[in-house]
This record gives sequence, C-alpha cells and structure tokens, in this order.
Amino acid sequence: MPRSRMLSRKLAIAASSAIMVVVAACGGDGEPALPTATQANAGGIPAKLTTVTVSDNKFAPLNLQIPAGANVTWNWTGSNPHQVVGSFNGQEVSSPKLTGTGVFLFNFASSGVFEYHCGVHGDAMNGTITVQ
Ligand SMILES: [Cu+2]
Repeated sequence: MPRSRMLSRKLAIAASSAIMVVVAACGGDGEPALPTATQANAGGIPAKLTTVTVSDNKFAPLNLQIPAGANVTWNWTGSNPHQVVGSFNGQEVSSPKLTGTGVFLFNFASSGVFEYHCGVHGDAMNGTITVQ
C-alpha cells in the first residue's frame, strides 16, 4: 500500500475513534451533559479528565459533577498562593500550596461528595465535586 494511503487510513481510524469518544461522552439518557473532557491515552483507552481552574480567588467551575473513576486536575492560573484542601469519603485530600502555574490531580475512584476549600483563603474560596 502506498505510504500516503496508509497515512490517510490511519487518520480515518483516528477520526472514527474520536467520534466514538464524543458519542460516549453525551450520555443520551436525558441527564444534563457533564462538563467533562475525554481524552484517549496512548493505549487508545478513553481516560476521563476534568479540569478545575484555580484563579484569584475562586475555583471554576464552582460545582462539578463527574462519574466515578474520573481524574480531576486543578490548574493554577492566578498570581496568589492557593491550596486545595478537603476530605473525600474519609480520605484527606491536600494539594501543595502553589503560586502562579501548577497542577494537582486526584482520582475519584468511588461515588461521594467532595467539598473543598482553599488552604490559604479558607471557606471564602471553595468548591464542590459530586462523584456519581
Ligand atoms: Cu486561595
């Protein structure tokens, strides 16, 4: 097979995989769409990924609903120090205190509610993640 034709076939496979991911993310059972992004890892298995922006002085989105098993990544963008602190199903969750850019990832393996706040700014800066 000519090299260019093989390449276009690979692209077609990649495109159909991407469409499958999008359809899977839609749910389609009448529930509101979750603000999640889905990415395929190197092995082609979709990994659920959700990002919360940590700015001065709020977490966005404030409330997030995710499926059990999803990773949440907090992404620092502000210029003041902030810290994710809370408890999820009895497990203490605490990010480093970060200033400027930085990333903290946590895997929510089971369902529950994670109410968290900023370790620097207290309850004035808070967020909630509902894992279903
Ligand atoms: Cu803060």
